[in-house]
Amino acid sequence: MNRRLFTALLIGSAASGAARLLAAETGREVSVAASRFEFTPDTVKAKVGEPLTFVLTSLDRIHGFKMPEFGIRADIVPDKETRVTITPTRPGTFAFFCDVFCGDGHEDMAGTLVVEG
Ligand SMILES: [Cu+2]
Repeated sequence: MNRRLFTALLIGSAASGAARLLAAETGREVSVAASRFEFTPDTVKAKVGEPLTFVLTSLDRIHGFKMPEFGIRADIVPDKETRVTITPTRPGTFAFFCDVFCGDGHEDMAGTLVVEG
């Protein structure tokens, strides 16, 4: 093998290794939009051991995002992306909901994370 080809192969494999590493760290992303009085989508799927990042936006006002089982809460502020990453450790169905009072339908503003093994 000539030296130039060998160097090109080395650089190529290093770059794809870095890309794989980056994907493993950040995981899959799912965009969820909050608005009075719902999350869209309101059902999100995840897998045990695989990181999942919620990319949260608000279409109207400040809402909250709370997932008690994962010890997570965040404000969702208009014109801003709020990113929250979880790595589920067991299968199951887990609730997320708005915890910033946003009006008459606030109590119903919730969604479900379905974690498969
Ligand atoms: Cu609310």
